[in-house]
Amino acid sequence: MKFKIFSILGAVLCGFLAAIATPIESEEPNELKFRFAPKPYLFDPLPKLKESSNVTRYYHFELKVVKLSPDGYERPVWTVNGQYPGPLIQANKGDRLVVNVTNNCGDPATIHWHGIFRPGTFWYHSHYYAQYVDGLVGSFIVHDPEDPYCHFYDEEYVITVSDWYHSPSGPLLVKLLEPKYDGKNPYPDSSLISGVGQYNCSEEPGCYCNPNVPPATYNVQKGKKYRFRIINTSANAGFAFSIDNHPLKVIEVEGTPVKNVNASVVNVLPIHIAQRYSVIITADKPCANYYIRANNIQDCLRTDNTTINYNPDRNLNAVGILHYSCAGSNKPKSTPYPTNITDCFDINDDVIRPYKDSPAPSIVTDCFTFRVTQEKNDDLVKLFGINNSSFEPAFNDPTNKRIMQGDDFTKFDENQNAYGYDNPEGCVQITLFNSLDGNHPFHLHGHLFWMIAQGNGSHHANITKYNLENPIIRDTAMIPKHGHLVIRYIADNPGVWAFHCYIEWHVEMGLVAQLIERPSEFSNQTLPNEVRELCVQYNSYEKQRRSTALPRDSTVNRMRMPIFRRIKN
Ligand SMILES: [Cu+2]
Repeated sequence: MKFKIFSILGAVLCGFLAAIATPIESEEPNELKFRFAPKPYLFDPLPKLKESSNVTRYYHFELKVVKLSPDGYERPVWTVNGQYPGPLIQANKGDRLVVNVTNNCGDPATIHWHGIFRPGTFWYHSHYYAQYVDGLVGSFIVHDPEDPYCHFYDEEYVITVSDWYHSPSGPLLVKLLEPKYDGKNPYPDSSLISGVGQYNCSEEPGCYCNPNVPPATYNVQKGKKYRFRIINTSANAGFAFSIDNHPLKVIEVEGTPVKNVNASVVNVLPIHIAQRYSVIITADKPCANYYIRANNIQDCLRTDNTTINYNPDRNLNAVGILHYSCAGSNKPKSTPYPTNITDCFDINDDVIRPYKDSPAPSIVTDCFTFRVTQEKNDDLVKLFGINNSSFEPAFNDPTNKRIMQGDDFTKFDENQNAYGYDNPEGCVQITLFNSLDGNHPFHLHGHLFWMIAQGNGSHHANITKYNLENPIIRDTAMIPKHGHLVIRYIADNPGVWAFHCYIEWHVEMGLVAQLIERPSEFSNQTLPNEVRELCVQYNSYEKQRRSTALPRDSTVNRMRMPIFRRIKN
């Protein structure tokens, strides 16, 4: 991929692709007619790319807030080109992509190109506050002519699964970060498959709500094979994904093709936030309609009756339909596979060995131990931390810029959670311990990693062995409650990379580390002028924001955690 972008959280704001725009006029609040999302492209097979590799593909994104009703309930949605989910980006390995973004959202935005280091199933989304939770997400598929499975299916589809909230994220964040709140994640209002869901409108009398949104429907022809690329774009939810009567053959995990073994066929697939899997299904069952199910894994939500927006009666299990073209339009009569997925864990990694044997490096040059911590700050705001330090983005002094001007990351404020390594031949190992009662899907920007250990126990003594032989290579993995996760990667991408929990609410509560990779080389580079100009624009936006109340100004004051004794490794 020649495509290169520097985008990472708010911490390095200068890397933003999307510019700051002036606020748009909000629409009339009393508009009476419903406006539904346009039919998502996701229900059509992926169009075949006309040109083969090494071409430049142009995309035009207009970021704008429009009223949509993904689950029937109308709300403002942060969109790309008015669509939720955003438009599909497709390319072949070796192509160059040019994405022109015009930001008419009324607030700043970023686009993060998640995991884009090799061909496969990816997604893009805003990484500015919790903006992606408000809809700013889309799928991003890179094809490889040498994909070992590309001749094993006739057509391919994208499916996204997501939790969904009727309130924009701004007010939810204000509640989440209120003093004395216990930090539990806001409870979703519904779950969506490919941007579509069904809400029980009787819960919101008097609101603009359509109880009859047609379920996400995927058409198949009997006898054909289909690749489904499944992406979890949630803020908080993990899903048990299945298609009644149709086993799922897992062939890709986040860009890594998976070995063709019997074990890789599952009936129910757990998929956590930001994770992606490709599966092949064979449409060889009797002509009928079958339910596609994204069942909320309750254990991932970690909520109770004090939780923001809590309502245990809400249906958070989404259904779609697999429609055989030889069948009528009757409601499916299919029944779900029995499932024992009750815990918020990743799929057993024995099932997902890389197609090509890819042993993890045996020699480590840089070792870090991160402990997930949670404490209240001086204002009694519950925050998460890495080694007792809650991350706070330095919007006006981004890390990329600081490293480029030669600042020493070891002297950064503690709340920057900056960890660095400078060995050009290096292999980094990160050990994550979680002694808390919740699960955290962690994602590393800038790299794929070998996942060499994952399991119960939050102390070194609990890690009995590393799997170096042929571990899965991915970019997002769960650290279980009271558990551990150990990853390795090669330091071959100088830059500033975030390593963070993907529960968006936890990002906002500071569960983020910055990895400063090979700063002595990185510091020789200069920030492009266009990027520098974004910093200037952002600063003037910030000034304006402080003097006027712009839309969605959450006025969240992120307070640093008190300094606790740091845990010695
Ligand atoms: Cu988390």
